[in-house]
Amino acid sequence: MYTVSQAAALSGVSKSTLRAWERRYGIIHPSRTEGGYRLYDAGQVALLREMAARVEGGMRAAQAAASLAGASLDGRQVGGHVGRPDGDDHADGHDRVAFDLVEAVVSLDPRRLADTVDGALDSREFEQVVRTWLMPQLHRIGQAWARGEISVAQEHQITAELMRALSHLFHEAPDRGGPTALVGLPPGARHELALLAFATCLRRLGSRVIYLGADLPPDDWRAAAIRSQARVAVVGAHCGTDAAGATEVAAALADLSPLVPVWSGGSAARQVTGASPLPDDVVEAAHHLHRALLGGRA
Ligand code: B12
Repeated sequence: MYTVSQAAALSGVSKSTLRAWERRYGIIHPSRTEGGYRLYDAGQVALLREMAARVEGGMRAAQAAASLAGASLDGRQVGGHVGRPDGDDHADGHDRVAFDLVEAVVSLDPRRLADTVDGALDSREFEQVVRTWLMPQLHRIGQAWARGEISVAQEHQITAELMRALSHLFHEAPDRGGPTALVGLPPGARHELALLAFATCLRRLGSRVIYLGADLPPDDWRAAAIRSQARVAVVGAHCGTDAAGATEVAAALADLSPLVPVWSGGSAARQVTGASPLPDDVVEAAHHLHRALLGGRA
């Protein structure tokens, strides 16, 4: 469960807007602590993110709220019952989030962790799962680790399961040929979950993607770009150090002919010199790049 500050930080909606949406549109009904403070679950945070995305996309708040009424996020019907529709073993009347990775890893049952990941990814369209489940869950894992609720080993277990499932979905998406996008991380960088989710979205749209993975030196980026005749390169950057590495990658690709434009994605994308930043939302970023590739503007 999240406090109002945490829900605001996770959804990107200010605390006052969040309370106003609750009051005006009744879109979410957070529970309360004994002291009366609001508490939000991951499904409600996901709903807030989705509402914010729609408002940012040009909808009026009332319209966005109406369009979300009855929506099902995190396996949860808004205002309704929590859990899988087929009557799962979590449906015990508590206000729990379906497919919660922290809960699954704490159970020390590897099968349950795998089932949780697969269950979430199978529950809805991949792009929707990325926005409403994967990203909030990754933040939840970070918080659970910071609070000592899960160990580094458990966080690694979750990461391994997510990488397995995402890699599978990446390879399942058809390779339709066409202009190639190289997607990877700069030297030293290892946060690749959002990047792989992005690469999968891009491939599902029909772009040709070569996924280079984590921690790749600039010279290898250059060699890969030449060998694959890449049309574009996308480099992830989570923090300042990544941004410095990504800047080196962009420099290594700068004098190629024909030109290979470099795009950057992630929290530090705007700190990368020599690259154009992609939107933070991985689904939106994939659409953006796919359109640019189709239009020859990449
Ligand atoms: C899983 C994880 C790891 C795994 C990564 C495994 C893997 N294969 O990806 C491992 C164990 C390797 C790891 C290592 C480390 N981690 Co770590 N990790 C995490 C965790 C729990 C999730 C990371 C994640 O995938 N986030 C993805 C999304 C959800 O996060 P985001 O940054 O907000 O991204 C948004 C956008 O920027 C966008 N986006 C992100 N990438 C991209 C890429 C593209 C192309 C696009 C378009 C968009 C995009 O998507 C998100 C939604 O909007 C986070 C917690 C958290 N809050 O994120 C910590 C976290 C990121 N890690 C952190 C740290 C400090 C580390 C280490 C330095 C720890 C250490 N002492 O060794 C190392 C550094 C590793 C390295 N050299 O890169 C800090 C970063 C603090 C900071 N800002 O500098 C965090 C925030 C944890 C914390 N609270 O302290 N980590």
